[in-house]
Amino acid sequence: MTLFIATNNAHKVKELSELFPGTLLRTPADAGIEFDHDETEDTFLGNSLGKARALFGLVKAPVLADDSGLCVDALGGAPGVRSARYGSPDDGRTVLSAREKNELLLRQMTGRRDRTCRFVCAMTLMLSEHRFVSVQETCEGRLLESPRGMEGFGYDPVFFLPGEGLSMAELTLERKNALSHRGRAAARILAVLASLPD
Ligand code: ITT
Repeated sequence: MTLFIATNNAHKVKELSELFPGTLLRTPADAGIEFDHDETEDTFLGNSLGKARALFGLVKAPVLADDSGLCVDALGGAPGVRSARYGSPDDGRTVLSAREKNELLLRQMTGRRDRTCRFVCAMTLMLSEHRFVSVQETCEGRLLESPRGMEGFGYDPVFFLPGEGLSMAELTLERKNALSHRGRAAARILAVLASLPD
């Protein structure tokens, strides 16, 4: 099966390629399509569905979309749906680097003892205009005091998994995919794909 993936994030593409081994994943760029969907919804689910619908409208073929981010309890759930644009001075036209976003987040959390947080991933499989499945999964953790590890992307270096004793950026891709919000969402989508008639 071929699925178009509604993302321009190369890190997500890499993780999704491992998570969907029997599926040919094609990016909008692979198909020569410029895809830049405005994330205007205030939920991960809404943005995931929005990305799926937008790309489906262009390719008219099955689509997979991922909207994800980090929610920190002590910050009322921020960065949340704004994870990619966090700290942007002009609402996303200029984006901070991952390192800058992590520095800003750690500064905002200086002295805070409640460091519980979670990664969230809303994933949508859109098979046709009126036929789709959305799931949302999480991965629970604690915000570190300083970054650790070189793997992964985004907020991985500041996200500590108590069960592993490691940050997300200290895990191999295989281990991250086994535990992560994206890995858990993908497992549920894979179960849907497996249940479809040929
Ligand atoms: P697309 O919309 O093109 O998919 P994006 O990076 O803008 O790419 P999102 O809108 O879903 O994707 O924003 C997700 C942001 O949340 C992402 O840029 C990271 O900063 C962060 N994020 C999501 N998943 C993550 C992960 O597995 N590890 C670390 N950070 C993650």
